[in-house]
Amino acid sequence: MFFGSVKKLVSISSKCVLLNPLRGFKRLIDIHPNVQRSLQQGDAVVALESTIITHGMPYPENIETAQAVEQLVSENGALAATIAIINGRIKVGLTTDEMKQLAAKNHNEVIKCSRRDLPYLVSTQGCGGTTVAATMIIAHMSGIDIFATGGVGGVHRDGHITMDVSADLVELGRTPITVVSSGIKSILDIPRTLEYLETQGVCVATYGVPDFNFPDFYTRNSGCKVPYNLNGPKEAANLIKALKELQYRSGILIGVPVPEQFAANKNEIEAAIQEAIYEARNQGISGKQVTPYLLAAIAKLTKGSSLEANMALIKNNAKTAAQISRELSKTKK
Ligand code: PSU
Ligand code: MN
Repeated sequence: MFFGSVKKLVSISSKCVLLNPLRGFKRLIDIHPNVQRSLQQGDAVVALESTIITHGMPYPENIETAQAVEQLVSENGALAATIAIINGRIKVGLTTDEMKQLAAKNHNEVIKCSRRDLPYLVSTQGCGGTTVAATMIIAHMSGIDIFATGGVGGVHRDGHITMDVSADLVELGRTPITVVSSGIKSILDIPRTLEYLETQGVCVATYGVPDFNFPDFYTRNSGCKVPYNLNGPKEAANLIKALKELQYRSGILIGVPVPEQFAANKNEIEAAIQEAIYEARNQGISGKQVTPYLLAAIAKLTKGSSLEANMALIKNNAKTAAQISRELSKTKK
């Protein structure tokens, strides 16, 4: 009787090995040879998303930023792996040509690809810029621990009514990746977003902010505090190591404030955000279009200064993620 049930368990587990989901995944994914080599050697690798290229920034600022970000990662001792979907193939590490092609596409040709969109894009050989959520999934399946972006999605300001809550938050609760960002975008409801992250069990920390004030993308202080602060790459790497050793399935969100000289004036940016939200409502913008619409409208209203802040903060986050990744790679050798 007892052995019977053990046998049952054993046969189930061998079936699981046969049906290992990573085997199917490997057939769908093209990991750039340089990325493959760095991962095999335990070297520092930083994943980068591509919705920011396809939907978050206008052309040509998008391609300039994407290339500068990869360069900064490499200057800081890590290898950049920009993730995107091209003709249904999951790409981890893009060639210059692939990146240029993606950046020049208009919104109708390329899908903003979050968790729910990935199977559709694979099945239809489509092209997609991966959001924080989709990039986390792919980075994790490829064996990358750290990912840099601008700002994660969150609970929208009327999200408690519309239920517009970014899939990024749920992903942070179920995928063990560390996301280095400038916090939660000021266009969102930050207190509710932080509550949601707590419910999802996400470890949220500031980086180099002794008073624990979480940044809100365009400015350095959202007025909301988080429980922890990390002083430098070593502390961050230790936290990631602990998460891995605990075999957690949830992730870490690190908030690095936008560099001081690019930070927006709080009142000016808030006025632009409110106007952009008003415009979006009037135009009936909803669902996945909300965030790209607001980012573009705010850039217009601030005469480009919010876009400059966005470019500066993503570069700074990439640099920080590279430094953390380097520290983490030392612990693997
Ligand atoms: N950071 C930026 N610009 C962006 C984004 C992040 O500086 O465009 C993207 C990310 O891909 C993020 C997405 O996952 O916005 C959030 O979209 P939504 O609110 O629809 O979940
Ligand atoms: Mn949404």
